[in-house]
Amino acid sequence: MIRAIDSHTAGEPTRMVLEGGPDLGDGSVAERLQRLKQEHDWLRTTTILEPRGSDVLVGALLLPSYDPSCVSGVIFFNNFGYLNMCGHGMIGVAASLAHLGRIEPGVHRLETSVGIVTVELVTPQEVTVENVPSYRYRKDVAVEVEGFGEIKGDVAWGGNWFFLIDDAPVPLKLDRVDCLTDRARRVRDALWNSGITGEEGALIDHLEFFSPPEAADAHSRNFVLCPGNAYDRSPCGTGTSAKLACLAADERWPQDQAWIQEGILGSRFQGRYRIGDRPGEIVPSITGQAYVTGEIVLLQHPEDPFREGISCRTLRRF
Ligand code: PYC
Repeated sequence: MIRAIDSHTAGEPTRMVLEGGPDLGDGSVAERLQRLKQEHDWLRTTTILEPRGSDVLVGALLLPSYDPSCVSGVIFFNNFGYLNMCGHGMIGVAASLAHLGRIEPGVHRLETSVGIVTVELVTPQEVTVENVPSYRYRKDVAVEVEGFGEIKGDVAWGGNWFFLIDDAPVPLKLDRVDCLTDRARRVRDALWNSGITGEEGALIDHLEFFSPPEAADAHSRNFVLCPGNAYDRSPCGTGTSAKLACLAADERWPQDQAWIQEGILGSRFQGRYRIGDRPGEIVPSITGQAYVTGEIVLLQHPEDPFREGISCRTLRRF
């Protein structure tokens, strides 16, 4: 039995797992993530994949933090595997913890596999996440995409690795998501095939297109393709962090000033940054709203062939 709280942040869902996960032993969140991945991937597949979940869901496993200053540790995952950080997910976690009465308005620290982030619970729904330090790794990287020619973008870290393309190939509208998804997948595959990576060979697994915003008071609109091929319904917290890192590197946006990022639904995050400790690094903060949508219990009948979700692995049982 898995107990979870469901929420959505700017339209993007998060399932925060409270109970029913495996014993991952001691160590940092990064070490326990490796144990979860290698020995207990069933938790991810059961929680996220159909028939109990969907490709759009992001999971957040709560676990005791290693660092005593943190209220909790969190491991994020989705239909494809494990995420390093997740901005919309962290906003959803904070709103879900508030819903359970586990945190009060104020500032709290949470441990992820890539570092400690702070969340400020402004109201039970409004949360500001101070993300891990972010930076642009490479500017104007050209990649040859079959059928579409050369496409240029920046490679940046915002808690996940992103390829950011300034000119969206088609309008960033909900009725164009099939085309956007297809185009983004082709660019991502081309990056992989050309050996273009993040720092130290890290896989670039998020793709981001930008266009001017629709709302007069916003600064930009985006479409984000996540690993696993679902698009982010929110403006993507780590993606907005990567965007701010590029803007800061180009001196196109000053620190401490609010950047309004619209997502594909028109829902928004407000981003800001301060200069980080290391050259070229910024520390982004992302503000958004999350709403709790359910308190759920997932059941697994021992004879259910899909008790661990529908995947190539479970299909081999037939
Ligand atoms: O908000 O950082 C984010 C995110 C990553 C993948 C889906 N959402």
